[in-house]
Amino acid sequence: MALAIPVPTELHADTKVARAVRAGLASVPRRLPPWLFYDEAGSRLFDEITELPEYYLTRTEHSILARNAGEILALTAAGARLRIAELGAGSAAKTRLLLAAAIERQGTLLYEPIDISLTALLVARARIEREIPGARVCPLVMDYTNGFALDPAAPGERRLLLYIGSSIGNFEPRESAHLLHKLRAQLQSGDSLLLGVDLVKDESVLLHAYDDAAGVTAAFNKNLLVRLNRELSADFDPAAFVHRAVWNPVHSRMEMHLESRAAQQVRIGALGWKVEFDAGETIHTENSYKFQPGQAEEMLKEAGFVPAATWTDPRGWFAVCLGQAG
Ligand code: AVI
Repeated sequence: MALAIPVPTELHADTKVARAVRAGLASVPRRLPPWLFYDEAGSRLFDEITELPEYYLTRTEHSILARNAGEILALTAAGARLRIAELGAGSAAKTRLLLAAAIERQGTLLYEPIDISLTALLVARARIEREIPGARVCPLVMDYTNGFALDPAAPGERRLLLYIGSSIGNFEPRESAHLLHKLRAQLQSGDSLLLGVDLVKDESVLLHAYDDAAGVTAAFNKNLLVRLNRELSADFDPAAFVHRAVWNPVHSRMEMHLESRAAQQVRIGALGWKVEFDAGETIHTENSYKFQPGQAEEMLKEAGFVPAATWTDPRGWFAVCLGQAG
């Protein structure tokens, strides 16, 4: 028999999610941080997004890595033994490609995925060790946005840290500069950072990438409301909000918003709040910054890296930059 245990409101009200929602929905205009997207359903929807015909980012970065893996590894290892760390649990094809190429060069490889989710790390470890003989996976459970520590690479080894997938684009410029400084501080001379950034391009390509015909990105955006219903006893009706993807040329970013279809009141039980939305009022849920060619190299320089090489695709839509810790 299931036991119903009444949970005092305060317990719900002091989670990281509750704090973020309290601050975000009280601000003008209302906003919610994009990390809220990634519960189990949101992570599954994001995986679906990466396969969409309109979402060129994953495919384009993959093609750049596939074409240049040999050169990337040669520049990074420079004759030493490599170990590869990655921000985010890289179970994806792009990471596997680099791991397999490194194993081809040196026989075996230590791979250190860094993620806040132990489950994601364990899934990545099982999959990679099963599919890539020679890979030894050593997962590190950490919230890298709040600072993290890596053991220095062993003598005779160099570390390649992967921060790919355009994830840096979801941070505000000040935050991404700060994060790159923190990454530099964790690397030793001779180590490298591989950074994947999305480049500015035709507006209609961007708009379709963030508002696909099948509605997967809309479902991803609205899943945030479903999460708040579950975790904060809220009563958002996701159908009462419209997914909006907007290009902001002033800030060079794609924005995602949820727009209230009508005037409505939403209860957030765990906060003891009733939130009033006007018709057309929005919640700003994500920024995805798009960079000019050369800008990522400047960011790397400012963080103390020496930009060593940049690879791009024939259309110039995406760039992968290698920064060396000098
Ligand atoms: C994870 N991040 C790089 C994605 C992006 O493109 O900014 C998240 C995303 N948002 C909408 N579609 C995908």
